[in-house]
Amino acid sequence: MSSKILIIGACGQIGSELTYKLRSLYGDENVVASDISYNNLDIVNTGIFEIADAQDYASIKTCVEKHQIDTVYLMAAMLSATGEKYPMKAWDLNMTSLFNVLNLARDKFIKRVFWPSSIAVYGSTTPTEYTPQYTIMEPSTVYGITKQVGERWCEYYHKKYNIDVRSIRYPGIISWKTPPGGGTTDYAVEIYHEAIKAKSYKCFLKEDTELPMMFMDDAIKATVDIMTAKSKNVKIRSSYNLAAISFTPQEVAASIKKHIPEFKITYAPDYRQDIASTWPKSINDSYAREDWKWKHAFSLEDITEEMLFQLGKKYNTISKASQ
Ligand code: VAH
Repeated sequence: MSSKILIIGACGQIGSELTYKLRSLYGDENVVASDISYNNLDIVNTGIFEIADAQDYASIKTCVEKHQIDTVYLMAAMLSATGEKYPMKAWDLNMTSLFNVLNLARDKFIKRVFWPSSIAVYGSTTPTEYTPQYTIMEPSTVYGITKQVGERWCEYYHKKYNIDVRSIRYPGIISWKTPPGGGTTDYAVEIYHEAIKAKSYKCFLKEDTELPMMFMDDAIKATVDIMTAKSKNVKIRSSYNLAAISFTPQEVAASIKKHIPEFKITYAPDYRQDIASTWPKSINDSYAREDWKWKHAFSLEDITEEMLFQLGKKYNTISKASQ
């Protein structure tokens, strides 16, 4: 019998593309998208959709029982930049939602959980180059703290209650379909939009700030790969390091200039530079590559080509419609 899947936070940057993918893999009738509001009408109107509050146990439990869910992807969270503006809201959302889902699994209402962690679990005392799976972990953002603590709880629930919870530490993710919200790596999405719209971009990070990054298609593939792997091959139940490429704002600007020679970038670092400066430059994801055969596909050049092509079409359609 096919999995019955609930995606919490289905209107978000990753949640929306995960919804499309899981619908195509398991059938629309087996995937329930949910979010706290109807803020992605394409997701709402193209499959089963429920309003659910990730922080409200009863709200999630009602959804699980109504649709006989056995697998939950918890994609709702407050990211790093917004989390520094609203620390207690970030803690409440990111932790309460995780406990709600883990406790539904503990109490046998669901069988499997996917929960996203992040390279934000690392801090300024972590080795920055090719950061290993096991190393110093002193995050200095609320978001990073919630991910570090969340990983410990995932491993605890796996060991104590035998919960099949699986997790990966996403790097910065680049996509064109749904805008990101409140992340420090969002510059790597904004720059492509501005390259098309204005042929210029004012970057909120310094030009040489190298960060681990990944195209959305790779991130979705990794999510499906870990969730379809044999349980015995998912040996790490806190969270796996996951990597694809790393680049600086200067490097992504140079990649764009190969397609838009007149593109100009300027730099005006803000509070998000203080966050980015505490994160690794590159990640060693050898355990994911060993345990469940992860491998990425998109290079920076591939990403730039796809982002400019898709956003070029999107803005061209918008401009034609407005004429
Ligand atoms: C953020 N996009 O910027 C997220 C991500 C590694 C960063 O977790 O907060």
